[in-house]
Amino acid sequence: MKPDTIAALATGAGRAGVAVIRLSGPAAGATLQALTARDLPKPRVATREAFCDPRNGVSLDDGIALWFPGPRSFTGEDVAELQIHGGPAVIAAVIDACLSQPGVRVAEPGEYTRRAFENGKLDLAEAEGLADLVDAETEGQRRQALRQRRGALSSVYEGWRGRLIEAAALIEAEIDFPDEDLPGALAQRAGPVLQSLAADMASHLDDAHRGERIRDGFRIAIIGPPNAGKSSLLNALAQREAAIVSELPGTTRDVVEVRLVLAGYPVWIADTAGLREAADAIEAEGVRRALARAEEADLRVLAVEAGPDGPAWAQRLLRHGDIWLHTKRDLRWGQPTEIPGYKRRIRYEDLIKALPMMGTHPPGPIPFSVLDEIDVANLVDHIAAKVHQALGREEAPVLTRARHRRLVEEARSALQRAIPALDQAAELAAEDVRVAADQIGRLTGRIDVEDLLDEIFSSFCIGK
Ligand SMILES: Nc1nc2c(ncn2[C@@H]2O[C@H](COP(=O)(O)OP(=O)(O)OP(=O)(O)O)[C@@H](O)[C@H]2O)c(=O)[nH]1
Ligand SMILES: [Mg+2]
Repeated sequence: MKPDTIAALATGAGRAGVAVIRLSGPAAGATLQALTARDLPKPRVATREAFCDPRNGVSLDDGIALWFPGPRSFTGEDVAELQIHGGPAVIAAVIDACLSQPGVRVAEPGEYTRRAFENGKLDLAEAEGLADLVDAETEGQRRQALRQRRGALSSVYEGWRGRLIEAAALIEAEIDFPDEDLPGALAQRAGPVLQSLAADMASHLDDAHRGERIRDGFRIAIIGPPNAGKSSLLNALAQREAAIVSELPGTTRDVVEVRLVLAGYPVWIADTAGLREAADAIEAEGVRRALARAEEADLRVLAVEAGPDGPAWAQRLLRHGDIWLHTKRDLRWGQPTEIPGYKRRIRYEDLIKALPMMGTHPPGPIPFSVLDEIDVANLVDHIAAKVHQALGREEAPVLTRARHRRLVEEARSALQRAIPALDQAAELAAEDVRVAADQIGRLTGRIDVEDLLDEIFSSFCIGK
């Protein structure tokens, strides 16, 4: 059965100088011809056209047409692109004219990319990269999505899968042809391959969720006792009144989240309920949520009012590299110049250089006043440097989504079962290696494991 031809606006909704309408499928060429009332333009050459309604010849707009005969197109099918004026009425009229043609219907969400995947133009990881590229709001997200779109992740996954399939073939050869004159203990040869693969996967799993953080946002939790100035701090960072501030302890009872861009990466900052022995059930739930946020955050900012001794329990919530603030510095110490050893503006670059040294645990408290814009600017730089340190490394992350992490985790645990089974139960080991290859294959969705095993076996000169 011939697939439908799909049509949709490829550019954003709303008024714009130019809008692009894209057609993909077997009727794309005929539809373009019907709308221009002439032969198809030269492939891949922008051609000036007058578009009209094929039903009545009424002219609709002047624009540019592009013709990409399959398979050399984004979807691999015949594709026509109509560049028209970007007004809502023009777009509606041209789409309506396209849909009047036989076999043409409105595209479903993601259908162009899906067709490109089905026609082997890109694999699943690359398609996800493309979706992320379209959604990218920050520089870090753009770089990561572009790498993924260009197949950087796919080549890592395919490399893993190739090694797994080789190992599976070695083990299965041992099982199927035990009497053949093969070099001894084939399964043992698979051992080091599996070991090194498991180590590779482990090192990618142990990446502090860097790829996912770049994509979904680095998570910061502001925690501390009631009335310490946590909500004031959130508002200062967000530069708006996101959370309610009052002099009454226990004002914030739920988690209030704000999204920022720092050092080119998306960051979620959560203000939480003050930590104390709760007065009622609602406050108790607020405290529970605050602790949960602190637990799952990538960075904790502890706010404690500057005083002789802050609550010792609060510091126990901090981990290596977290930030501890002595808030309301202005009340206790007055002008910052009066604090011995307290430096004013610190530069972001200096912080990045200093960071590896200053990450010792526990961190010392930093005097802070929300009323002082230099304190706030210093803190923003300090946090940005931490985000940069966590996410900004040169080498590309391999796991950019929870889906990838789950599949790689499953593959690694299958390998961990397979390695000890190599000696005693080769069948079980072979099965687990196949499971691992299958999971990794699902990352790119490109080829069936059985197909590849068949291919590799056919090149094994064992069967005679
Ligand atoms: N002078 C001074 N007052 C501050 C500062 N930060 C916060 N405050 C005041 O301290 C009080 C409490 O501030 P909040 O930001 O509501 O404190 P919180 O930690 O969110 O409190 P809960 O939500 O009750 O846990 C308010 O009256 C703020 O105006 C500061 O740096 N200097
Ligand atoms: Mg608050």
